Amino acid sequence: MAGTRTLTIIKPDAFGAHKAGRILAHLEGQGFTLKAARVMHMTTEQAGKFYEVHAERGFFGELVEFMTSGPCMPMVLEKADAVAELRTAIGATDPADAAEGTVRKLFAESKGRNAIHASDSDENAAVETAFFFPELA
Ligand code: FUP
Repeated sequence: MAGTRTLTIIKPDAFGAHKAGRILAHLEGQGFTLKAARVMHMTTEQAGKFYEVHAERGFFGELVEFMTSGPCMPMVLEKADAVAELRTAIGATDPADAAEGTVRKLFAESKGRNAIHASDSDENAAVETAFFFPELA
């Protein structure tokens, strides 16, 4: 059965542009409940570990540089079928391809600076939740 919890990050582009409140309000309006949140400035080591699955990709260096460029806001959100629901709500990786009304369509600048992360499976949601909120693991 699909889980009710997922992990999201309001990335440094959106957080730095004071869009965090609007993004959270948008998601709450779609039925997500905020379970946990923190504001942090990731170190290179933390960002590298979080995105280690992409370590061999050409964009990895830029991705780590971007994710460490300023504060971000990891959050745990709850809703029935949370992972799939949030992936739909955030839209495609590149905002140019994102559907109308999605977070990335509304708030993202580009594929690299795309406002928000969301876990892509229940398994990763659990790993990523433990990464930022060990007390919830
Ligand atoms: P998503 O799950 O939609 O966040 O996208 P991916 O897991 O494929 O990629 C993770 C992050 O790497 C993206 F949010 C942005 C960055 N990325 C790039 O900068 N360039 C790419 O071609 C693909 C991803």
